[in-house]
Amino acid sequence: MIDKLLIATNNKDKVREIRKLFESSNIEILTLKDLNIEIEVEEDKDTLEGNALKKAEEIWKIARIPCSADDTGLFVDALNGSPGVYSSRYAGENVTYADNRHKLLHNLKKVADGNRKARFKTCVCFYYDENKYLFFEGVCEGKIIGEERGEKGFGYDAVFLPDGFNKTFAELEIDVKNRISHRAKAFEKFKEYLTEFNLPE
Ligand code: ITT
Repeated sequence: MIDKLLIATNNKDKVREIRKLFESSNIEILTLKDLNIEIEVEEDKDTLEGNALKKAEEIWKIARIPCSADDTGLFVDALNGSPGVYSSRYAGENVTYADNRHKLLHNLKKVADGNRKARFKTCVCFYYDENKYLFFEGVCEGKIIGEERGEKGFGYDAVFLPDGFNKTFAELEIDVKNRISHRAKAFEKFKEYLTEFNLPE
């Protein structure tokens, strides 16, 4: 089993969630900040897998320790799967989470309640040695509501109602989101795998 894992992301909100997901494990989570690595990997692939692999590989090449990157997207049925892989720049380059949410709500304004199904998908790439990597996926089904609700979470959380709940991800406690979310599901599979995993000699 590995004892350290580098989380290849510049997104502080993700780091907070991932740290919590590994709280009960014996794996020490390191961030790019901990290792003074300053890099912005361009996400120019058209799949979550492509972007997750690109982020993990570029950072492994610098740090040379096992690392994971996740790429996540929100896929809305009524918008033919948009914003999808382009979730972080739905409203344009250098936009805020709020700009993206506003554009999404605007584009769904005329869509009836029964036709607002959506899902978050996370693809985690675990890159542990030169050209050696694996993917883990997690999906969370739900719908996009008509207005923002809640202050917790990040990104599209305030407009996403996960199936089986009357609260958005931004109204639910982080521990609840961390039990049912796309990222939680992907990282649970990953953690399970890591308990059996031995680095090649
Ligand atoms: P890194 O690539 O540095 O990891 P990022 O913010 O670019 O960070 P992604 O490309 O994976 O991350 O995510 C795309 C966007 O999807 C992100 O900017 C958020 O707006 C949104 N997002 C991701 N995970 C989310 C979550 O759990 N809840 C709500 N929105 C989320």
